[in-house]
Amino acid sequence: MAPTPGIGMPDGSKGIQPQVTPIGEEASAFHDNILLPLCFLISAFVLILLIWAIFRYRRGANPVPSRNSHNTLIEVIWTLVPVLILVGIAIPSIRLLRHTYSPPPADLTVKVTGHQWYWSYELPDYGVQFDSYMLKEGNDPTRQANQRARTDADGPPLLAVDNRLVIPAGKVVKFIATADDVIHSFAVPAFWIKQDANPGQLHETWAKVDRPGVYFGQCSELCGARHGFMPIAVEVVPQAQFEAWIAAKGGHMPGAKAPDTTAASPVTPASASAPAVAPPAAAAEPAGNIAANANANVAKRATAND
Ligand SMILES: [Cu+2]
Repeated sequence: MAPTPGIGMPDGSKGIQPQVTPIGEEASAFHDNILLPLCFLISAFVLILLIWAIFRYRRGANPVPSRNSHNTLIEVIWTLVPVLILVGIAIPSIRLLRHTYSPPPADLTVKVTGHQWYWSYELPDYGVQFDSYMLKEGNDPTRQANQRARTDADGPPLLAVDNRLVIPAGKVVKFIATADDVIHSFAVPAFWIKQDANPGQLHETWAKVDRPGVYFGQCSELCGARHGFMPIAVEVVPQAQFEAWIAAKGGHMPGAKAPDTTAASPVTPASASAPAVAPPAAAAEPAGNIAANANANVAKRATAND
């Protein structure tokens, strides 16, 4: 799938990337409709007040300074109004946090592991695991002969990867982030996801994307020399296409039998060396039976002695 310009990637415009998850929509609406106007109003109010005070109470216009030291009404107002503003911000803010940290039941789980300097993805229920590297430009002298060069269908420079993570549209995806060397951060701006990936820890985040497309992100924790060159690309596709991708990756549907390649390998050697394998297996397996027989023998001996 070719990425859509301006969707799931930076396009030079100001503001937040168009959001494609419920949490992202809620958070960006909160930012755009409540926080930004409030910031603007407060800044404008303080600026006007400042300018008014500078002119109104300048020394030239007030040769005899005022001796006022308190005004109870104004003090109550300038304490109460900021408190009310903060409470007004806290209510939608805490609601957003609650939505973020109480996701609906997950339809599938993706384990994301950060490495210096690439990502690897695992879909444990589907038997799929792979690495994802940034695609270098065709004229990059550090590109190896066996490395494919980036094309525009892959995505923008520094964001396109060789193996995208593919997830189904409209499904709740649980991401479990970790790292195997230093701290990385799994961040996809269009999903409103930024989750630290720490070695030895599992951190959880989630996304539900209804709109098929390609969405890009970057490692967002300074993790070493090539920190800027371990992008993230997530492709959201309809369920049927997702299943085809799983099959192409050698995976299987959850609960289904493992594909022939892995199913065949244990069977073939076993049947080939069946005579050699069978006796030890038969001898080793019924450990419980051996104990039971021993007990029976003891009992038999006991009765014989009587
Ligand atoms: Cu990193």
